[in-house]
Amino acid sequence: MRHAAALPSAFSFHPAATALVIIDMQRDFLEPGGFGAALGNDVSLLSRAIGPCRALLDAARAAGLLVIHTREGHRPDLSDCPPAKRLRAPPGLRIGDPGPMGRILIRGEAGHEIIPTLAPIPGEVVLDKPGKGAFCETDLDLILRNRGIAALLIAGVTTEVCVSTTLREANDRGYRCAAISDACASYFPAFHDAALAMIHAQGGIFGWVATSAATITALESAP
Ligand code: TIU
Repeated sequence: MRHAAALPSAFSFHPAATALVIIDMQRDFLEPGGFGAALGNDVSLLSRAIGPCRALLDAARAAGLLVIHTREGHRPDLSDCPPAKRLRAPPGLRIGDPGPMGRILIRGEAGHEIIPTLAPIPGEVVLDKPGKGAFCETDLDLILRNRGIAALLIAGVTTEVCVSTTLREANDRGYRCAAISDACASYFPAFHDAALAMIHAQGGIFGWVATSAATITALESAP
């Protein structure tokens, strides 16, 4: 077992039964001209998570963890995009509309790809999801159970949207989850802080919160 300093208490995990889940580190969210920017957000607020994500990814690969990269996006014909999701954005800025990096949040378009720094390598799972949570209408639970995964290290963007939704879904399914604080980011720093506080409050109502440094130290420690 490994033990990472965390809130509300140390997060204990066995590397063979732990997956690193990196949520939606896609060009559409992180680069100017994508979906995040189209929603009126300052995308530079998300770039602070890239370095910690990369360090965490390197440590997880070295420790032999299962690595899962998720991407939020839809089929080109939008058949898997709920109209209620699409129509909330103004015309011209909706999912499927043309943008500088291709059609916004459409699979196969440049903006849908994971940023080069965090590009998946062979053997890692790339999970396309139509919703905010990574368990919604995907085979993630099956993939995790097939590998005997019991614990998740969760990083990515945005803290209060896709990271929190996924962590809550995982917690309800019985996975022990740690959000990696500095490897997550939000367009709203106050929401980032509040989302993390909500996870570890009440004795860890949803799970644990650890820094990337503490998690990497645990990953690199002797069993
Ligand atoms: N991945 C994810 O969080 N999707 C979003 O749309 N997030 C926003 O904060 N908009």
